[in-house]
Amino acid sequence: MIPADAFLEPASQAGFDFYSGVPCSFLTPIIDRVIGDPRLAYVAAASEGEAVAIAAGSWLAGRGTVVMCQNSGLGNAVNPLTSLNYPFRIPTLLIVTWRGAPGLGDEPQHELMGAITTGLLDVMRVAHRPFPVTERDVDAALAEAVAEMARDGLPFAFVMEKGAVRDEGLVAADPPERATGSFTDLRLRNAAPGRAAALERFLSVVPEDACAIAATGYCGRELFTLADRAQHLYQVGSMGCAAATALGVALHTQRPVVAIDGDGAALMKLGTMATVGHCGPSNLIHLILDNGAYESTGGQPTPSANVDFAAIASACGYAHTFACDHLDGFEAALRCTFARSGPHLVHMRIAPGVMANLGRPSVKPADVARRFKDFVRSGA
Ligand SMILES: Cc1ncc(C[n+]2csc(CCOP(=O)(O)OP(=O)(O)O)c2C)c(N)n1
Repeated sequence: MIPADAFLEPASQAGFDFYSGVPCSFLTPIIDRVIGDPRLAYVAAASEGEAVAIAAGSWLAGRGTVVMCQNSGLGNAVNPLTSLNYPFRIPTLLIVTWRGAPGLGDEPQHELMGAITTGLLDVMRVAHRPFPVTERDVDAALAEAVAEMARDGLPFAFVMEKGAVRDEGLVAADPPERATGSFTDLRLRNAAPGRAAALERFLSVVPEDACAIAATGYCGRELFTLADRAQHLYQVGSMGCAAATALGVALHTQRPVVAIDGDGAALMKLGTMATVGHCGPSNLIHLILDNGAYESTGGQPTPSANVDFAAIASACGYAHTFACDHLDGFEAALRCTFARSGPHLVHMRIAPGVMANLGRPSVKPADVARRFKDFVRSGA
């Protein structure tokens, strides 16, 4: 057993200064210490997959990141680990607890995941080793993790058994108080434009210093086809993670950061809106292009018809929300978001339809990530 600082101090010296995650009772001592240490940033995520995406965004903004979770939550993180970190070669240090470890005698819900935890990491090509349990081992463990992550650009996991870190109690700050957000209704309820027309209008008004993360499917493909820019990240996988990744970026840059979501993608990780509202980054702009369908997979209906995304965002603590359904209203909303402090949500109803001559990002994801990172950090 080690005190939390015996890990956190050398981890900090090794460049790990941003933490996100979802608690596990095995993690309590270390999470509580991170939350209580003003030198470390911690974002409490609504799910483990979201924590992985927030960490990915933070890495894209130049931070060294750690994601802490229970091995149950590894299940929630499989999608971004395999379709965000892996193709984009985005490393993060995972601290995964080992509930249900063989011989531990744990609860029944941990039995199977306990038996497959290290195997699951192997299958996902996440290199791992036990969390260090003596102070003497910490430096070597961190050195191994740093070397592996530098070598392949992939996540590395410490698997933490019960009682690895000594409990020292929680010193948590009060959550920030937010004024009630404003809502602007710019809808005309006429025929809505298509996604490509909305993206074209976005491209015509977005400031040059802004960066944008586009959701999986047609959203990123149309953005790429209309204009391939260094400040674009086309999220080819990790459905639902655009806003969480944008949040991770926005927390570490002054630049405007835009998440361009589909309605299906936004609904898949709706909890992220709570995290955005809680963190309150003033430079985050969350666009939802809502065609009521999973258009990229054939146009099957999403459950968005009755969803008031602007009302949800307001209730979660976004500063300004907008609803629009025509290009001039969309442009007016965008201009407000670039001029005022957010976080902002723009719910734009669009008509189904895909642009002619639709392309697919031809730049490799790992190259997209690196040029995006260079862009975010330039002039920082
Ligand atoms: C976790 C996961 N589930 C399903 C898919 C398959 N998929 C790719 S794009 C997409 C539809 C996205 O719908 P939406 O966000 O509404 O955007 P649209 O296609 O309408 O632009 C789906 C279901 C996936 N890539 N990842």
